[in-house]
This record gives sequence, C-alpha cells and structure tokens, in this order.
Amino acid sequence: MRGDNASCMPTVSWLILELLFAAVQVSSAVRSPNIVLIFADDLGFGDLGCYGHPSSMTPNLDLLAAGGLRFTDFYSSCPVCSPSRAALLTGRYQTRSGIYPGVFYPGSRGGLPLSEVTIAEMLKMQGYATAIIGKWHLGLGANGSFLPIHQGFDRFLGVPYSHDQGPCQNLTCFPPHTKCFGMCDQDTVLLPLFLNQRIIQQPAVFPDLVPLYHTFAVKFISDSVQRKRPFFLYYASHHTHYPQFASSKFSGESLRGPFGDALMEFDGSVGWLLQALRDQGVENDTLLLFTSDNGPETMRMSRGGSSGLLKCGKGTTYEGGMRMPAVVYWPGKISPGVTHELASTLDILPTLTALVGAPIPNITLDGYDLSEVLFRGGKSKRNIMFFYPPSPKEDLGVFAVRYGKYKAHFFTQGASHSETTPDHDCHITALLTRHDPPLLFDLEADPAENYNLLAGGMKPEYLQILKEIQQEKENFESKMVFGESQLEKGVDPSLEPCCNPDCTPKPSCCHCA
Ligand code: CSN
Ligand code: MG
Repeated sequence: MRGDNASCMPTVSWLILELLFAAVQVSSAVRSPNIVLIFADDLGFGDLGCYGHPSSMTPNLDLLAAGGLRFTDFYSSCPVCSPSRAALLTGRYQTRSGIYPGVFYPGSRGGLPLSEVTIAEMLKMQGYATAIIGKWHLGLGANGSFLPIHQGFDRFLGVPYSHDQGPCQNLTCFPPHTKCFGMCDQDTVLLPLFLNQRIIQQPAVFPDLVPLYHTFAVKFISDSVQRKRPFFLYYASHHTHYPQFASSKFSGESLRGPFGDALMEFDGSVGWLLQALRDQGVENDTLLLFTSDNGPETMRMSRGGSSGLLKCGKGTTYEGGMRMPAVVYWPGKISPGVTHELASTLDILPTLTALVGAPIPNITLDGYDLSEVLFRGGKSKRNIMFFYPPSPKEDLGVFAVRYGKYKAHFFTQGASHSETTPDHDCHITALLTRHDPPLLFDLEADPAENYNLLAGGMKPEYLQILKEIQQEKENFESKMVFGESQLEKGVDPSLEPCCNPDCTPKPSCCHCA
C-alpha cells in the first residue's frame, strides 16, 4: 500500500506541474496585444493631411502616421465595400467567399458564409474579447443569421449596411437642423441601429452615432482591461461615405465643407480611441491598424473624397479605386517611418495570426504575414496583387495585376461611382475594354497611370516582365475557385430589418421613437 501510494505521489505532483504550466501559458496568452482595427469608408488615398491633402484637418491620423508606419503601397482587394470587408476579415479574395457582384442591400438573402473564418473568430479562439462598432455590410439574412454576432464578435453596436441604403431626405445630417444632402435609397426601410441582434433605433440618428460609439468603445476597452482579457476592436466608421454627417462638435468646423466635417469627426474618433487606450494604460500593449475599404466616390463632386494623384476612384481597378491610405501604430514595437513595401488588407489576418501565435486557418488564404515589414523594417512577402472589379467573372479573370513596381491592366472599365472628374476613363461611359497586350505602367515612375509603357506597340525590354506577369496571373487563376455568389441570391423585402416586425404598411411603418 505504502509503495503504491508513494508511486502515486510523483504522478500527482507532475499533474499539478502540468496544470501550472498550462496556467502560465494561459497568462502569457493574456499578454497578447490588444488589436484595434480602424476602417474608414470611401476615404481616398489623397484625403488625409499626412497623405498630402492641403485642406483636410486630420491631426490625430497625422500623429498616428508620424508615430507609426505609414504605407504608400497598401491595397484593398476590391473597389467597393462588401467584398473589400469580406477580404479584410477573412484574408481571402471575395471571389472565394462569394461576395460578388456588388454589395449587400437591406433585403439581401445572402451574407458572408458562416463557414468563413474571420479575424474575430481567430482571435476569439485565442481568448480575445471582440467587438465591432459601426458598419458591417456583410449580410443580415433571415433572423439576423449573418450579423457580426455569428462571425466571432461578442458585441456589435452599429449598422448592418451603408447608411445611404435607406431614405434619408427627412433625416438630419448636421445638427441642429441641416438635412442630409440627397435622398439616399428609396422604397426600403429607414436605417436601423443595432445593439448585438436587436434594433435600438430606426432611423438611426446620424449626428448621435459617433458619440454613442465612443461610449460603447470606452466601455468595451475598460471592461476587457478590467477582466484582463486582450481585446479586438473593429471600428468600422461610416465616415466619409455619402451622405456625410457629423455631431455638433464637428459640424461646420472644417475647411472642406460637409466632407471635411465628416472626416474631422472620423479623425476625432481616432483621437478618442487613442485616449481610451492611454486612460486604460494599454497604449503600449495595443497594435492599431488603420486603412480604408475602397477609393473615393468622386461622383459626389466636392462631397466625395479624393484619390490625390491616383487615377479614378471607387468602383474601378485603377489605383484610385484600389490603393488606400494605411498606418500601423504600436509605440515601442513599430518604428515610425514610411514604407513603400507592397501590402494589402488581405495580409491583416495572416499577420495577426502570426502575432498571437494562432493556428493558420486550414483554408486557402490570399494574404502574407507582414511581420518583417512591421517589426523589422524588412521586405514584404507580397510582391504581387491581383485586382478584381466589383462584378468579377470567372471567364474574364482579374482586371489588373500589380507586380513589383509594374501594373498591367488586362481589362479596364469606368464606374458610376467615379464620375464627374475630367478623366473620362473613370466614367460609366468608359465601357469594359480588353487590352492585349495589357496596358503597362511603372507605378514608381508614374503612380498616376498616365504613360502606358507599351503605347505605340510592344517593346522588347518589357517582354520578360509581361511574361512573368502572365505566368503569375495564369497560376493564380488556375487555383482560384469562385464560391457560390451570395449577391446573386437576390433580395427579399420581407428580410429588411424592422423595429416593428408585424406592422403595415412596410417599409414606411418600420419607424420607432
Ligand atoms: S459601399 O457604397 O457600400 O461603400 O460600397 O452605399 O456599389 O451599388 C455601393 N453599390 C450603395 C455603396 C451601393 C452603397 C453601392
Ligand atoms: Mg465603402
């Protein structure tokens, strides 16, 4: 008996040791950095002070850029919203997840498939508290089955789609009495504000949104810090999408009119997010990333954004549609500076996965780990970027390819969202055009895509580059499998969110005090 007991002792203490070891592992997971991902809407490459805009007032973003790493060659995966957001959150091209053609509507049947692994799900598995504030735009579905709560987010305060996707002519955009500019979408429900799965306002009161978001973000951050949980906050701002709005603090304050006021409010939210991190003592334990979903809606004229020196904007695969402002900030961990390395929203999930030591999702990813660029001033693993239009087709394939400093356009097409500037290539009247050989630009020498290197015919010095691009493109396309289209499932008006579900007549009765 004694012998048995004695031989049992080491086993028990070994077990205790193992438990202790596991506890240490858990507590080191608790030291995982907090992650704040700030995503602007329809903000162009040329809209921020730190990207050269002469009259924008963006002191907080400019400070972030000065203290962090600012990218000059950072790309979205698509020049419109839903596909761009799907790729951001999954690290996969929108074609794989089926987020095409175009964007989701209030009554859309589809959504981001629940089988996709989002950044929020990946981080939640690692013990993170997760929240999304602002614009979702990845589906709503019957009974809210596609809402963020089902995609890894513990909390959601925000709007399920774009804030112009409901009538806005009777809403206030700037306090106290300035009505929204334009009508927005008619014949659909007023824009709802959700808390998790519940509608708490319909219509959402635009000038109140950012102050509400502020309170919610501060609470989420302080709750997480108090509970010693690392947190992931995805702050998907409505700014600077049409119709522009702002709270009284920013209304009429900018030099740039309504767009400038909305931008200033967005910039202000960057300031209070930073302040909240400081107040909780976690600024140095937090990786902050900022970028935008797609290029500017120049069709809104001076109320649209600016792609600066880049060509065209939203809806097109020219640089103005695809290239985004982007800053990554982490005091003490990321050296301040400017990088010309290639990077994309597709790279955020793989980078965060590496950072927190999570297993890589067992699916095809299109992104690269950017750790070398962020933490060691090294080279990007990304040397290529493929550009799909908002309505991609398997038989056409990618419209353009960035390869090193070159960009080749195999197809070009204008877009209604890129109307009104003097460049007719951007407009809806610039029909789908195949280019064979492709248009070829050197984006280092000519970021504005003005001078086709192959104008006047093939030149032998570019044959090798074209061959490499062609090979990369064929290789990529041979492995690209388009997922079932979520947008082709169409819309069902009865799925539109309504605060008063059994009321008649819809959609106008979906209006709650
Ligand atoms: S987007 O803007 O959601 O930011 O891309 O609000 O492409 O048909 C785009 N669209 C409404 C929108 C419609 C939007 C479209
Ligand atoms: Mg957008």
